[in-house]
Parts: sequence; C-alpha cells; structure tokens
Amino acid sequence: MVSLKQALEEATEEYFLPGNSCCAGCGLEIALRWAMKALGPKTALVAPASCLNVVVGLWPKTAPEFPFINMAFAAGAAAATGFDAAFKAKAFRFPEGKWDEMTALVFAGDGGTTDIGIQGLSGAAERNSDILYVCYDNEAYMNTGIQRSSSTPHGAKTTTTPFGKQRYKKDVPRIMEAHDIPYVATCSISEPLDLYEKFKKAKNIKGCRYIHILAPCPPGWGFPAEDTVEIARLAVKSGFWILYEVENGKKTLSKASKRLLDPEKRLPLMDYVQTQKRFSTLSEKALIELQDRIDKQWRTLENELRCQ
Ligand SMILES: Cc1ncc(C[n+]2csc(CCOP(=O)(O)OP(=O)(O)O)c2C)c(N)n1
Ligand code: SF4
Ligand SMILES: [Mg+2]
Repeated sequence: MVSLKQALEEATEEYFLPGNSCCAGCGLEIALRWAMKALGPKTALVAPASCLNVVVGLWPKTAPEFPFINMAFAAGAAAATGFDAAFKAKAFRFPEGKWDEMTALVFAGDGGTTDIGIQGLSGAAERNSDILYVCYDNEAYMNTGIQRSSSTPHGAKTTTTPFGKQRYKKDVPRIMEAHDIPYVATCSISEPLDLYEKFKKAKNIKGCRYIHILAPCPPGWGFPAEDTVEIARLAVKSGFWILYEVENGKKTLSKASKRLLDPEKRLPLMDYVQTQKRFSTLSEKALIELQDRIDKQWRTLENELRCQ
C-alpha cells in the first residue's frame, strides 16, 4: 500500500471542490474526493438520483472539476456504458485525442444501486461493459428524507422503519462477485489510502469494475458531523463492514480487515451501534441477530479464502 506521505505527494490536485452543498461531515464527499484523486480528470461521471445530484451544485458554482451528468435513477450503468461506447468510437476516429484514456464512472447511492439500479448494473456486468460502477452506501434514501433501502442494516430506524428494519442488508458486492467481473472491492472512507489504491487499480483494469464504499451520513444515522471518520472506522473494527477485493475471482482481505479474521480481535458490535441514534431502539434480540449475521459472514469468508 502507498504511504500517506506518498499519496499526499501524488494526489495534490482536487477534482471535487470545497464549498459544495454537502452537509458537514458527509461521507459521500470524502469518498468522491479520494476516488477522484486516484482517477484524475479524464473521468466522466454519471450521477443517478441521489444526494450527489444536489451536492454537485448548480452551474456556474458546480463542485466537480470534471464532466458529469445527472441521470434517471435506474439508468446509471446503462448511461455509463453509452459514455464508454462514445469514448471508444472517438478513440477510433481521433486517435490523437486520447479518448481511450477516459473512464466512464457511475457514482450511485445505495438506493440507486441495491434497489433501483440493480438490473441495469447486472446487465452491464453480464456484458462486461468497460465501466467503473461505484456505490456510496449511506444505508438509506437520504436525499428524500431517510427511507429504508435494501442496504439499510437490520435493526436500523429510518422514517419507513420506525421500529428498526426487520430484514438484513443486501450483500451487493457478493452479487457482483457472482457476475465474474474482473474487479470487485469494498472500501470505507476511514481508510482513504486503501480506497485510493483500489481506485487506482480499478482505473487500469478493462471491463466492468464494481466498488462499494461505506459512507456514513450524520443526519441520516444520527451522530455529530465531526464523528464521520471514527464511525466508519468502528464499522471496520467491529467487523460490521469487511474490506476486501476480488481480482479475476481471487479474493483478498485488505489490511484493516485481515487481522479481524480472528473473532477475538473484533470490537463488540455494541461499540459501533451505540454511536448512532438510528440504532437507539435496537432490542437485545436484534443486536444478537445482527451480531450472528456478521459472524456468519466472516465464517463464510474464511471458508472462501481457504478454498480458493
Ligand atoms: C424514479 C425516481 N423515484 C424517486 C426519485 C426521488 N429520489 C431522488 S434522490 C432519492 C434518494 C436516493 O437514495 P440513494 O440512492 O440511497 O442516494 P442518497 O440520497 O442516499 O445519497 C429519491 C428517492 C427520483 N428522483 N426518481
Ligand atoms: S444527507 Fe447525508 S449523504 Fe446527503 S449530503 Fe447530507 S450527509 Fe451527505
Ligand atoms: Mg443512500
């Protein structure tokens, strides 16, 4: 992994500008800022309906220093596939224009990915479209007032699950793995170097790439804005959020999660959930169910690593 010093020396340019309209402490902003440091300006962004549409801002005060388009909810992956086809056609006709260096990027919320965008995403993955699809996961439909998505965790309160969600979080990175695409990775905004490296790697891979980033949301989860990074870190340290990558079918745990294969090394889940108001009504039963689910995910992962 690159060192912090190396990354900061390499990545001095800012492509997602400050002064945008994100809430203070927004995890999405940190995710996009570091992703763009790795991808650079030869990137065209597709933003399906989400907080991102709002935070990019209105011309002439737009925050991205790169081309972007706001897109209908379900069409993120299809639109990026179209961008990529256009770049390839341009590269053929105008080789001096270096159009083949462009990355077609989707940056979608969990609602726009795990619920509404999943058929388009699955289609693009099955075709192995040459796109990079990113889900920034704040675990609910935040932009419209915190409704539950299929990515909302068990027990979390939203405006549509006032007593805590009954169902479990849909594991979309695993669904994407099942598509046999060249690259799948999970990231957390608390590990910016890991995120930076994964995006740099993804940029240079051809075909469909999928990165899923845990991106806490202070108003949606109910915590003070200054705690965003610490909460994302607790998600990793408690084993709630596992960092790994899958390159051409080979799965590897990332540094921050590797030592947590030993359950003794994981922090109790309580350390994580007690930091957020959305879990304030979590019953003891729901906490145990959530912990069981997480332990099961780790056991499955351990078996997978052993068998490959
Ligand atoms: C077809 C359609 N239905 C509903 C909406 C309203 N809408 C806009 S953003 C949004 C929430 C998106 O949630 P998510 O993808 O998780 O992104 P977040 O807002 O959390 O960043 C909704 C429901 C819409 N724009 N289009
Ligand atoms: S509601 Fe959450 S995701 Fe949306 S801009 Fe605010 S902090 Fe970011
Ligand atoms: Mg969301």
